[in-house]
Amino acid sequence: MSANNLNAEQIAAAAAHLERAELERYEVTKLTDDYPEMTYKDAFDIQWEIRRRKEERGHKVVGLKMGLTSWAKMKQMGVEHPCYGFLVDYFTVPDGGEVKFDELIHPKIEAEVAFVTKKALKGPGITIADVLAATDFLLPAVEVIDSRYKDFKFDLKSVIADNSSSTRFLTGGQMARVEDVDLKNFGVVMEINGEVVATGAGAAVLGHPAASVAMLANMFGERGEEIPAGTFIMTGGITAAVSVNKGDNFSVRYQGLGTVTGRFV
Ligand code: 0L1
Ligand code: MG
Repeated sequence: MSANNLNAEQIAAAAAHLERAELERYEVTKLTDDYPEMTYKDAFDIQWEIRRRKEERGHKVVGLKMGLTSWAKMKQMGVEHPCYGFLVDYFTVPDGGEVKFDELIHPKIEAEVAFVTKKALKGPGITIADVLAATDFLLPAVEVIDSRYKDFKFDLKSVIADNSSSTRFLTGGQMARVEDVDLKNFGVVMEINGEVVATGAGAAVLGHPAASVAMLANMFGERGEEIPAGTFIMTGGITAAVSVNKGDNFSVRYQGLGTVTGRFV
């Protein structure tokens, strides 16, 4: 990974700036406008500093997510590589629960499959086979993303620093073993207010959702970090991200993994 161009004070200031935008619900311009010289290492350091700030205040990290994992989405957003983010306790919304729209800026929802690990994964060199062997079970998930950047306009470094637009997520449905789900071909149907708005199949996620977990382990490995056993990992959107409004009900059906529902209030 590249070296830093920003110093510790700049990284701390950028993390505070982005976290304030999340907590106080306002848009900012992309971070590379403020720090054009920032590197990928700076971007990840800012994300890890946001994580540290939350943990220091007593929040618990409850999972990880991969983002921008479909080639179509990378092209749509003008970026060239997936990214990752962390999930904390207050991001959790129960299946069938309510997402408070007024706490968010311009939320969108994505249908994802999540892996829960039973063994630690440490890159480099982690493969799909390693991931499948290390997986305890799968769960369906709906991710609510909410970029802090005006009009969702960013570049890859800016979105990494912004915890990859993470904000809320729901999981539930039905757990399954990896051998019981055809991870490349299983289908997903997303409905909002009873109308189908998006469909997809598992292969939309880097060709195979386990490849997303492998990439996460290998990206963590670049920082000398491992993914501990027992980690909940959302692997990236199977469907396009769909904008939602206050009052919307959503329901996502996952072949072999049940249904996740919720409502924006
Ligand atoms: O989870 C995702 O794929 C989103 C990552 C960040 C990009 C975005 O906000 O659209
Ligand atoms: Mg996502």
